[in-house]
Amino acid sequence: MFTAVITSSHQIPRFAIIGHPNEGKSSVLSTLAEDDSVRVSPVPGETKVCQDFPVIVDGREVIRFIDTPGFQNPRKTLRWLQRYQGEDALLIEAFIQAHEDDPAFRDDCALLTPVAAGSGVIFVVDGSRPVRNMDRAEMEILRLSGAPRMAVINCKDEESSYLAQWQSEFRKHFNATRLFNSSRATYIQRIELLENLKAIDQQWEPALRGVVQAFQADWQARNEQSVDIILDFLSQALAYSKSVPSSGGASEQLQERLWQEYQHHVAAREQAAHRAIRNLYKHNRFNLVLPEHSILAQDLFSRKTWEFLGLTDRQIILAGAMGGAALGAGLDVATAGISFGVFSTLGGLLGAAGTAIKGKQWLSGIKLLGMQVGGEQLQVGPVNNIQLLYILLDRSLLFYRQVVNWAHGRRDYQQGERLAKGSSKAGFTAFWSREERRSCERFFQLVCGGESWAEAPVAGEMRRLLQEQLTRIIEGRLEAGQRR
Ligand SMILES: Nc1nc2c(ncn2[C@@H]2O[C@H](COP(=O)(O)OP(=O)(O)OP(=O)(O)O)[C@@H](O)[C@H]2O)c(=O)[nH]1
Ligand SMILES: [Mg+2]
Repeated sequence: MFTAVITSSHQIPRFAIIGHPNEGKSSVLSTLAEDDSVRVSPVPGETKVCQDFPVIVDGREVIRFIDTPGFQNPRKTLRWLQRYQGEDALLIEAFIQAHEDDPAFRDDCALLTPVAAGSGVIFVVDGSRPVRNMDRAEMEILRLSGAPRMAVINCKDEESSYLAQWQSEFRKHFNATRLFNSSRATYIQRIELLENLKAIDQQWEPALRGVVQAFQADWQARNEQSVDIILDFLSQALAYSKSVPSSGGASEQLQERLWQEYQHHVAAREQAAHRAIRNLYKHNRFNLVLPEHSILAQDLFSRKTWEFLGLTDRQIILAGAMGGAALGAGLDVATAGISFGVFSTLGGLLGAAGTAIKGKQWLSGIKLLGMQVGGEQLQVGPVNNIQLLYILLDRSLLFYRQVVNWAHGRRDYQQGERLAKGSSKAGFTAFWSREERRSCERFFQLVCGGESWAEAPVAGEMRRLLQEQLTRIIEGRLEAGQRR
């Protein structure tokens, strides 16, 4: 019987992804290898030749997956293998030799070539349909090959009534079975699948343990880099400050221009941060086309965004939606933890710009930014309302969750993901403890004070806080709009 071995010349575990046409083989591979360049298509026969997809971690190949075409003539292939009289170990090679010039077996020869070369097998089926005789023939071919093998049930539809049938068939033919949805599998499920591969051949256990460790270390490093990207973005958005010449005052026109500039500044920095996070998680094609109901599709400074993420009416009002006169009418600024700084003294002057509470005009940007008139200069920024920090953090965390949960094999980019709806507090930060919010306040004060923050103790606090949040998101232990 043919036995798979890892020779010293290639210690890297190799797995061929095999199955019937159009079952989702390439899509499973794409998710497992985190490679969205894999060709996936609704038309059967998309994969015509074998293609290797090495997974590189820290510049080193740790595992290799091989995409293969679907079986072309499984029943005849099986019949030939069953009649074979030669040496067991040469069974698959003999089949390939006998059929390599026959177009009727082109795909069968191609997909069995990596098996003959010692690859393990991941057999993929669409578990949302019943088992057919053709599938039994394919499973029997793989059993006869003697290759270490795992069956993966990739349910393309929600249908699960055939699962028991598949599982009982698999028990006869495979060393291990897993449910793995190529469109929805998370990082944890990828790790679990790799862990399970260890069980199919003892010889591969040490190498696969190394693969799992490399994956985990890689994700930890990405998590830390994401935190730095988010903190950098926050500081760029909050510490923004600009001085412009003015003739001793601030016309509405000038205020509006400065506010527009600031919005562009933040939007561009947010997009750059998102892009950097996407790249870290190896998403090249996925470009977050968000459905209209997604809060990330809303303008960052829209009232809807701020309400959705859990700000109370009072906090929204205090953030600048009302004229300065309203403050004088006795709103308790301190309760919301907001320091308006120079704004409260200039309230009368600035009030005019932001009294409209509806639509785009709801937020008076200049109040949010703070403004000082000194001689011939008008200075705007830095931001004087900590609520903006929470809004930016919430959007970053929602985006992060979207990216890490988007499986590389998933291709319905237009559909987007449903973000939590129906809860008035759908963000993350609204549920942070007093202690955590205090860290945010200290960070906010430091950044807005124009001081360097990267080495400050509070930067360490923020890093730990965000790293913990990102880990919980990855592990599926934290949803938006959820108490801990
Ligand atoms: N909804 C959904 N669709 C899936 C899933 N997996 C695969 N598909 C779709 O099924 C179709 C076939 O997927 P592929 O990964 O190209 O299948 P394949 O087995 O590689 O097909 P061939 O290369 O043609 O043999 C594509 O349109 C995929 O988007 C899934 O888990 N859910
Ligand atoms: Mg394919």
